[in-house]
Amino acid sequence: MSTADLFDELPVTVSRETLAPGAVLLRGFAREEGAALQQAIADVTRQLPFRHLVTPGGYTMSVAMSNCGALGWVSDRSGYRYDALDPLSGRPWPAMPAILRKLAVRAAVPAGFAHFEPDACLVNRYEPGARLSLHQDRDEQDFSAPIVSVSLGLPAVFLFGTPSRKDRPQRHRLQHGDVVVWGGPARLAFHGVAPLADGEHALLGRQRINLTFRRAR
Ligand code: MD6
Ligand code: FE
Repeated sequence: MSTADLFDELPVTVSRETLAPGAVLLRGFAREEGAALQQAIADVTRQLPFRHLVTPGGYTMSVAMSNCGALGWVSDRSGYRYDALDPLSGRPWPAMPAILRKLAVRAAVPAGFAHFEPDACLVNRYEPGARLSLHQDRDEQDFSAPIVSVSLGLPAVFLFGTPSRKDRPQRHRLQHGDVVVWGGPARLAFHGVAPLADGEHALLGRQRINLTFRRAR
């Protein structure tokens, strides 16, 4: 399939921007589904309420997290890892709702990843002032799978660098419904989120929700 064919499949309100080789921003890709996605996220966070995890260095993260899918991402004093069980309850994570999984699979296609099968979805909640410092996503076993990131609610400034920490990151404003897909040569790029500005979103209120879908194993 040519690039033009893939582009033809995108809804008219969606644009595709290349952030770097391997990294694509699909503006508005999830916008029409926003309310249904919010319902699915509420189902997940009812089962697994948002928590502020502690980093291995002992800091409490300003972003609150929940998980769904076969594997969940965990941070504590012993490190970062994926686990099939929630260390707090000893139970499996909530199942990944079909509407979430399907969105991630569909978004990966125009970015060049035709058979993405996520087994983990990290749900991040940012309230005003919350931030995520520059990091690489490297706790997954297989870096050939991309990461699909969905932004909902208040806009945020996404910091996007290269696989070298020395390079100064670019800044991209992510809005409700925007999707970033991340893989190939960009898979280990440093990235983060600037402190969230205060505001009120019509659907989500005073917060930003970010979903990141991964193939952890
Ligand atoms: C966020 N995102 O946007 C945090 N990671 O709230 C991430 O850390 C991230 O957006 C890998 C790929 C895309 C992302
Ligand atoms: Fe990340």
